Amino acid sequence: MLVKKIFKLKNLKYVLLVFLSACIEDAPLDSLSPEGPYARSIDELFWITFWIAVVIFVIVQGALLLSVFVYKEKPDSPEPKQIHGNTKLEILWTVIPVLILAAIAVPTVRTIFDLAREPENALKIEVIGHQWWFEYKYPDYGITTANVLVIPADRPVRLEMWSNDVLHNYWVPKLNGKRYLVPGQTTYLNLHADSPNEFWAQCGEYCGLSHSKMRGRVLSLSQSDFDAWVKNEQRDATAFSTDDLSLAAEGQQVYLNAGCTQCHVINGVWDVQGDRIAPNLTHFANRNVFAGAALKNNPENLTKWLANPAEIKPGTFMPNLELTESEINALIAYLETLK
Ligand code: HEC
Ligand SMILES: [Cu+2]
Repeated sequence: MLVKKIFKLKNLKYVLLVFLSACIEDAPLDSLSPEGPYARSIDELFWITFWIAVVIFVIVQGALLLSVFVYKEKPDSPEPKQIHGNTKLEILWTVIPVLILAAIAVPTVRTIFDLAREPENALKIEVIGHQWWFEYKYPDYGITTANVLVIPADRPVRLEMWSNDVLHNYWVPKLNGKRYLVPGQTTYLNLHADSPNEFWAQCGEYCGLSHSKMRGRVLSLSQSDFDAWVKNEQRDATAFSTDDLSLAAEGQQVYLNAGCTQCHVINGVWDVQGDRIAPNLTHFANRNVFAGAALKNNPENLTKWLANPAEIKPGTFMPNLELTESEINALIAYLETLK
């Protein structure tokens, strides 16, 4: 029997492993440790519902165990009283669940409306889903960035979201629930972080080969740090002159000649502005992760990425450009200047 098999001693460790996963301390995608008012209101609703379910579970299972052990059939016991067709009982056990569900519906509906309401004084940010990374635009500031969503702490943020290709889903478990990103349709999600911190995001809808590597970070900053970040993001990158002999300047030449500009934008370096299909790299070096937050931003990972992007993210639209080792080194030196 399956149950017997599972509880065989040598299999027990796998069962225990499942329980152990609940003990993990550093769980950045844990939806049970809210760090902002939206996530907290969902958490409160969860616990109300959970405890109601616990009470029902105890009553139902208690009654079950009672009948199994205390009222079990004995050799000479008479046939028990039959209650099939008892209208009073049937009404009772229909009405009780209806009342319980109605009671749960009150805080649920209230929370749904609270979460959907556009907050006052919210900062508007556009979130655009791409296979397999998130793009962020700040219409009030003229900023375009990717992967790391920077927000002011203790101020509500209103995300206006859509997708560039297929269905995606934006989820920052510690700040709010999930919301779909739909091609050709705008959806909205509010975020609000209590204090300066870093949070993890994950695409919550299977969206193709590298869906599991479509992650993100949310960085909440104090108002003054946020203002400084905005100011810096609004700056163009400084272009190296062609007679500069540094490795970074050489990297800029590789960048301009190897076809990177077809897909990427670096403000101030390439004069054709506008949307591209790839992350804006103007301030790439200030982001601690890249490629949909699948990788930490360091020279080692960049080397791997530039050598063969699809090895890290299968299906990625960034091609293998057959770069030589020295071209890659120059490109990395250049990318590191993009602060
Ligand atoms: C055909 C389009 C295309 C070309 C050409 C291209 N890239 Fe990309 N690049 C992409 C796409 C798409 C991504 C995002 C991939 C992902 O995260 O899934 C990307 C991601 C990156 C990233 C990570 C950015 C981030 O913030 O996540 C870097 C760095 C990068 N490319 C550098 C380059 C360089 C340097 C070149 C030229 C040698 C280049 N790319 C050429 C499409 C392109
Ligand atoms: Cu996705």
